[in-house]
Amino acid sequence: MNRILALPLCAVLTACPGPAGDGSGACSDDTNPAVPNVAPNPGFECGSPPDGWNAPLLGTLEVTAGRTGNAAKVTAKTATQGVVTLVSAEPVAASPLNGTWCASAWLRGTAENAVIVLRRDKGGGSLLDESFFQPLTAEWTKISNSAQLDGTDAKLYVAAGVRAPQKDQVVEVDDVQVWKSTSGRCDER
Ligand SMILES: [Ca+2]
Repeated sequence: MNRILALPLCAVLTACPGPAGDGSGACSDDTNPAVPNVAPNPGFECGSPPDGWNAPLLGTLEVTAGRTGNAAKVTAKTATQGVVTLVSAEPVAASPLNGTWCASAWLRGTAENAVIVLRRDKGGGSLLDESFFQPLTAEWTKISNSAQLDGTDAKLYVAAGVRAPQKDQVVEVDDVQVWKSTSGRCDER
């Protein structure tokens, strides 16, 4: 039913470094093919700045040493009360979109609040961000979110970063996962 296109850019344009599937050196994540991770370049091992991700409007995006291999590093260009996130450059999934969608990532940094977003694009410029916030710390911490889709969304994106950073505060992001839950409990990955 839900055909998912998640071809990493590096697989098209260049060779991807490292062995696939070990979660540390691959442009894609094939660790659980029955419940595929559709996040692009989920460990940020390909490209610099990382393939498959767009920088925030109010931040820079680069590659740094990660939890495994590389990670994405976002630095706030200015203080803001809003969110500063990297976002998947392409939809991670497209219509028909229904059921429970799940996202997780590992974050660490210097701003106060971490955020992970499932961005629902209903078409015609209508976006609905399903956001989850938690404290951001200097240690790698997993953050998770889910969204219940009702068939009205045209596209789904994933974003991760911080809320209300000061100028030059930093967040690092690694090991992003996005998947459709068969159980509805996001317990497959
Ligand atoms: Ca990594």
